[in-house]
Amino acid sequence: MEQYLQLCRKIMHDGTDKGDRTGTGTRSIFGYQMRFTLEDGFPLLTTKKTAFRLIVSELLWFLKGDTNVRTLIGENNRIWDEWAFEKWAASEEYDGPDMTDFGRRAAADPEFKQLLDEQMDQFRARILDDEDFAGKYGDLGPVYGRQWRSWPDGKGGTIDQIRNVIESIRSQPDSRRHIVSAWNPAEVEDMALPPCHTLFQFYVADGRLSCQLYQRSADVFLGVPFNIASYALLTHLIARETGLQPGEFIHTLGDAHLYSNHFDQVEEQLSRTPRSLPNLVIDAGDKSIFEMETADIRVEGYDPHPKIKAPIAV
Ligand code: DHF
Ligand code: TMP
Repeated sequence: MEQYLQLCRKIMHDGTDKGDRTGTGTRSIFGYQMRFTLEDGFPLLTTKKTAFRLIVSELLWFLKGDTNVRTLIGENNRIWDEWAFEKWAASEEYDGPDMTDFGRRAAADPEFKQLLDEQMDQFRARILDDEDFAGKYGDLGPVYGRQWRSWPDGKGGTIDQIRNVIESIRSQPDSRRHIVSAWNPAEVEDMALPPCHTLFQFYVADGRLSCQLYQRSADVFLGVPFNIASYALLTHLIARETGLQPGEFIHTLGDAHLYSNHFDQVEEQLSRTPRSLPNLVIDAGDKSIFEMETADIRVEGYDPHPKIKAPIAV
């Protein structure tokens, strides 16, 4: 994972300070590539404790075609809540304290942060208790799960890109068309957050399956550790499904940024020495990737440095 630390160093030293949509401010570079050989171990960061369980539950949620945070909250996974809450807090029906610009305000004001936490807790409880409410406010719009499994084909039907790519890897491994795209320009406007991991491609050689991701926008401290592990896991899962060995995960980044309120955390991380990588264990019997559950997948031998907290830009 030295490559990840190198990316952090490069942004800190060579990056340009810029404003951004969230009003936080970032330092960024444009265009960067990392390569992870999956045989060398599972690429989960060891320089800070990273919640692998959340990564598995999010990926399986995508693979099932789900776009509602209710499923994630049910698994105690809160990583998408802010983007559902945003819609609720801006709705006519919401009558709690004003939550305009809540992400930025919470990062700056501990008192407001506490108010937000209370509202978010109430929101989560209601999502779990009230199915109609969850249907209306838990859904993030036509995000990853929708585009991966049921991209509208414009003729009244849908396209299952994941099933198709598995089939094409099996039947025509040499094909140069093993592509899945989450970026659907016709629907980007309806999404709670336009896809950050926008497009990926598989490649088969010597019995090994490799995957390359194009990520248009990369929050290098909070998002990228999740994204690396998620796509490494996806490569393992698709390899298992197609009878291949996992090869490389190649991670190509567009706007690779560090938020200005993550700089201290990054320095702390850069002062730590990486440890040996864990191993991935998939204990799913003959379940397909569409049937797996979070408990079927784990890492062994993971001995990271402690967690480092950082506020997320909404
Ligand atoms: N917005 C921004 N600004 N950055 C992101 O990385 C991001 N990621 C999204 C949605 N919107 C985003 C989905 N993925 C966390 C990690 C990934 C993620 C969302 C949130 C996160 O908060 N990670 C923390 C806490 C995890 C935990 O609860 O243990 C971390 O320290 O890794
Ligand atoms: P943007 O839509 O303005 O680019 O904001 C999205 C932010 O979320 C940006 O900081 C990148 C970050 N992000 C990731 O890094 N990885 C992810 O998987 C997701 C969903 C978001």
